[in-house]
Amino acid sequence: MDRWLNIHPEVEAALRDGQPVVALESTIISHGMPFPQNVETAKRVESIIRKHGAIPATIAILDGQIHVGLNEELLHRLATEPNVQKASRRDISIYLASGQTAATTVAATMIGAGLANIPIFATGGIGGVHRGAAETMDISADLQELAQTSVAVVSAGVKSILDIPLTLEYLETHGVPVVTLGASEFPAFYSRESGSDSPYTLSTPEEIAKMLAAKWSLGLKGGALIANPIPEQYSLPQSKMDAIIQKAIEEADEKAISGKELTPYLLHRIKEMTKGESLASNIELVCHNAAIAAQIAVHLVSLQA
Ligand code: PSU
Ligand code: MN
Repeated sequence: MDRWLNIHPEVEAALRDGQPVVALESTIISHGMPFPQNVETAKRVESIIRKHGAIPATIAILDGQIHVGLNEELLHRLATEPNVQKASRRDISIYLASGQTAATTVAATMIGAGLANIPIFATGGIGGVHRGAAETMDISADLQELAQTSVAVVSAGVKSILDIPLTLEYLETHGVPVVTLGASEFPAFYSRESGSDSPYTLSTPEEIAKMLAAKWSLGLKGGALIANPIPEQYSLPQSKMDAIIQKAIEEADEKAISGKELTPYLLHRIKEMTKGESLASNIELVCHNAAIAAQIAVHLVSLQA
């Protein structure tokens, strides 16, 4: 496995010593944000995790190896190189065997985190059941990964490019605990409201760590989705975002964009149509998720000690 897996020495030492570690994805760097905000945010997120007492481990596929923990030079490569692919579970073996470089989605990052034994992972938003999935069957592999890989993902909920009620149904079917931190409504990324109740609400990172420890100590495989609503001052009105998202979906439909291209296309058009306003919110919510993930990781380590 060493041939395919490259764990940064600092991350390896932290895991060996039982210190808290937080995994981070890289699709958000290569495909989710423009340069230079992508690399600036990646570095800021890592420093927030350190400030809260955990070690950051950004995950990506570089030259045919899964890297767990990236130095600044590698973060910069992911942020600037033009031919960085997007890797979900399906794509990993292709890019490893052919020596390519790819940013990892939530699913692929969970796999990397799982291989390295990192149970907590922070991101912005996860993939889910797309609107119209009853016909297209477009359901992100992120959801299946949550069902089978024992890594908890802290996100700001899911964007309303997705069908939020169906995404929650799918997670229920597959036995994935969905817990919103400090709110009864499941959040929709840019907004704290989605119209869907959260299956569960817990009030502190410590309570979330207790829930995870209970699940995994029983040997119940799989992850959990921890939804952390965007801080009020950075949130955008749901009605405004919904109109923009609807337009992006119609465009994608006209252009017959599907498969792994669809999510990046929608995210890109939303960014363009909101003229960067959404980018500022996106950055702040990721930073907030990183802080919460680090606190959960710290509590989990002390519960397991
Ligand atoms: N949703 C977002 N921002 C993102 C993504 C989704 O709001 O950056 C990225 C994540 O990496 C997620 C991936 O895992 O898109 C899902 O892609 P797909 O729908 O093709 O599975
Ligand atoms: Mn898809």
